[in-house]
Amino acid sequence: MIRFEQTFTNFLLHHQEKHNRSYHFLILMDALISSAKHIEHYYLTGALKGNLGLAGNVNVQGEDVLRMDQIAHEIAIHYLRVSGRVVHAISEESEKIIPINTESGRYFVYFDPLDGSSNVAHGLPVGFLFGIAKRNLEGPEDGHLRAGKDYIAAGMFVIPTGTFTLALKDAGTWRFHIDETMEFLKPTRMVLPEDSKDWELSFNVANRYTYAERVQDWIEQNQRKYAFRYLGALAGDFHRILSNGGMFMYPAIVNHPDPKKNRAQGKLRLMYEAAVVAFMCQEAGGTAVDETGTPILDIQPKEPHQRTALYVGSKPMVNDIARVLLG
Ligand code: FBP
Repeated sequence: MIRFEQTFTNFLLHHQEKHNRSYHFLILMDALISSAKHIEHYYLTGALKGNLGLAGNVNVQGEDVLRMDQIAHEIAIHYLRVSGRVVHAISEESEKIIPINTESGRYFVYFDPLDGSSNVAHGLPVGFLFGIAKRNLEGPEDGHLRAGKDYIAAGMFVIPTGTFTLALKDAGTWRFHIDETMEFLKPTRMVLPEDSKDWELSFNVANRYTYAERVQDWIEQNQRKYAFRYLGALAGDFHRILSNGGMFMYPAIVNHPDPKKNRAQGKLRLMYEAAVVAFMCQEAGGTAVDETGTPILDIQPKEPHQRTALYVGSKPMVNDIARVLLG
C-alpha cells in the first residue's frame, strides 16, 4: 500500500477555498517556494562551486556581503518579479525598497534571503525568512511599511534541511517536509508545548555580560531550568523552539566593554527577522517582545532595516522576562 501525504499546494488550495480567497496568494507562495528550492541548490553546491566566500562589498548594515547573500537575493527577486503579484519588496540585501509590480501587485514581501551568515562558510543551516502583507484593495494605497500585526502570512525555510514552516493569519502555523520529488508535504500544525519539560533557552552566551543587568539577573535565576541550545541562525534556533518550546532571545547589548560594540537597538531586523518569527510564534500559541516588553507585532516600523531586540517563544517564559523588562 503506497502512503500518500497531502501536498503543500493541495493544503493551500483548500485553505483558500475554505476562506473564499483568491488564487493570487498561491502564485506568490509558488514564487517563494521556487526561490527556496533554488537557493538550497546553490547552497548545497556552494562549497564545490566556491560560492561560500565573500562577495567583496558591504551591505546597508555595514556588514561584509557574502556571495551566497547576493545569489539568494537575486533568485528571490527573480521569482517575485515573475509572479506579477508583488507591489514592492524589502530585502536584507538591498538598501532601498524594491518596486516590482507597483500597479498590478497585490502583496508586500519583506524577506531575508539567507539568514545566519556566520554559518554560511561552513555550509551549516541557514534560513530564508519572509513576511507578507496585502495592499489596500478597497482604497488608495500609500505603500507604508506594515507592522507585524498587519502581515497576512510569514514563514521560513531552514536550508538545507528541506523543512518549510508557514503561518497564516488566524489559521495557525504549519510545517512541511520536502520529499524525493522536491514536493513539500505532510502539513503538521505546530503548537508550542505547554509542558515545560523540554523547553529550551537559546541565546549567544558570549554576549551574556553585555546585556542589561536585569536581563543578566533573569538568566542567572532561570538558566538551570532549561536545556541550552544555540545554532547561531535565527531560523534554525526558532525551528527548535517551535517544536520543543522555550525561548530564543537576542537582547540589546548595552554593557559591552567596547562601547562601540553596544547595540542598544538590538541586532536583528524588525520587518524580515523579528516580526516573521513573532508572527509564526503567535499563530503557534506563543508570543514575542522587544527590550521594553512591547509586543514585536505592535511595533510600527519607521524604516525598512530597523533593528530590534527580540525575546520570542512560549508565553509563560516570554511574559516572565517581559515583566522584568517592563521594570
Ligand atoms: P544575518 O542576517 O546577518 O545572518 O544576522 C542574523 C543572525 O545571523 C541570526 O540568524 C542569528 O540569530 C544572529 O544573527 C546570530 O548573531 P550572533 O552571531 O551575534 O550570535
